[in-house]
Amino acid sequence: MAGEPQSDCLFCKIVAREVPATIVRESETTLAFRDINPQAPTHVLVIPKAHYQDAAALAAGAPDVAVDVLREAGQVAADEKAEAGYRIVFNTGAGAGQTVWHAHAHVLGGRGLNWPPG
Ligand code: D5M
Repeated sequence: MAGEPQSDCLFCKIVAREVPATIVRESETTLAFRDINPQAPTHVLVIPKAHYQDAAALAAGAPDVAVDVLREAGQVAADEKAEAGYRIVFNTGAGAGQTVWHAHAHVLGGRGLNWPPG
């Protein structure tokens, strides 16, 4: 069920501390940790603690938590001093490169970021 922990979900396991991660921020509803395969000097994932498969499902099922994720993403950028500019990305669907089916915001910064993205 949407919002409930999934036993086969990697990010639910990180929330439960069953899988280690380098956690940089935590709130009542969110967790932020460093991406295991960083694409920029700052590359942090901000996730809802509750399980939703992607950003759209999160926004539909728990809009307040979707806002929490965005607020925490901004706080990560501030903590990381990415004041020159940063990007918040929600890959949604396999065609866009989503590989983990638990909503997550990538926060990327610390280098120039081209547009359009690949
Ligand atoms: O992004 C999924 C991201 O999750 C991808 O950038 C790698 C990252 N990842 C995968 N496993 C881990 C662990 N164990 N810790 C930290 N980061 C991880 P997507 O948008 O779904 O492609």
